[in-house]
Amino acid sequence: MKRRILLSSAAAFGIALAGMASASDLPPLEQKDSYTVGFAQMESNNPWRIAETKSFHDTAESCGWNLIATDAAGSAAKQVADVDSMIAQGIDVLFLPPREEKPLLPAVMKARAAGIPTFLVDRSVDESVAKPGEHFVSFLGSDFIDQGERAADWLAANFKGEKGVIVELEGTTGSSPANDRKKGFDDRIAQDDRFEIVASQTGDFARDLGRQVMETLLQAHPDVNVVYAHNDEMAIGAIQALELAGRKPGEDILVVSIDGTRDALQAIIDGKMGVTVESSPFFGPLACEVMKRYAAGEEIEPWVQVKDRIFTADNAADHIDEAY
Ligand code: GZL
Repeated sequence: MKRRILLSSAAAFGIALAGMASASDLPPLEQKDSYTVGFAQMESNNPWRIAETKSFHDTAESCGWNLIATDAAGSAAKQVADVDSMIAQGIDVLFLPPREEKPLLPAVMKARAAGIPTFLVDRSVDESVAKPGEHFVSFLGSDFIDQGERAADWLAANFKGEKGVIVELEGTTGSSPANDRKKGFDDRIAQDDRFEIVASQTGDFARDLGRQVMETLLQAHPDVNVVYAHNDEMAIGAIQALELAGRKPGEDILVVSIDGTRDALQAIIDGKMGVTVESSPFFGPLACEVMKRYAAGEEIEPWVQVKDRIFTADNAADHIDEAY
């Protein structure tokens, strides 16, 4: 979970400097024309994952990468084994989207012990154990707490009823986006006494499991009138379940989500989804830029934060052509 601590500016400046990744703390990366780069993807079971992997392949040639990309098919243990294999193959640098915060800690520690600089992309690990600037160079990714808060803010501003009965579809258990999107949304919505979260269950960021979980929760909570999904794939699955049950998503139930996939933007245009907070998968160019800054000896901030837009009925049609 990424912690945001509100400090005085001087203290924050001091901590920021202390946390900045300097070459002495971390494995170095020499400047050269080409690098053997490891990208250990966790799975390829949704458009977001496929878009992220494509972004790394599309960046490889322009960034001088001899890219070794693996796919752990949804297994944290296999993702760790894939990193082991990359270390044995002698990669220069590792880009890792850790599927879950704790099970991927060994991969981070082994890469560091092998003298390989690691950049965490799109998800982080348990940073109370492995720290940016010490065990890995930096986390490149969104503020998931902020994404949850923005989803809650949109709901509070657009809910028209007296009482909001919320079902929450959580992402992969133990993953940083699931942990933080839950924290951001739940803490923010708790401030508005119109709302109650009556059920919260993982759909593992997957469309079909999201549909199945929504079917089950709909039986238990027929009065539900809000669905908050930690990603669009589960939201689309929930919409399928709701329509099969004769509900009218966008009319008698609000659907609130995160990512910004093409199917989600289409659902917004069709009036079935209210909002999706962007969580961009296009990490390739940013990974190249930050890696080169590090190789040039620059101090890298512990969190290279990706800024996210928000898509609603006001702008979904303007952005669907660029969506994945
Ligand atoms: C977010 C990423 C999440 C997406 C999901 O950075 O980790 O994983 O929001 C994806 O769609 O499965």
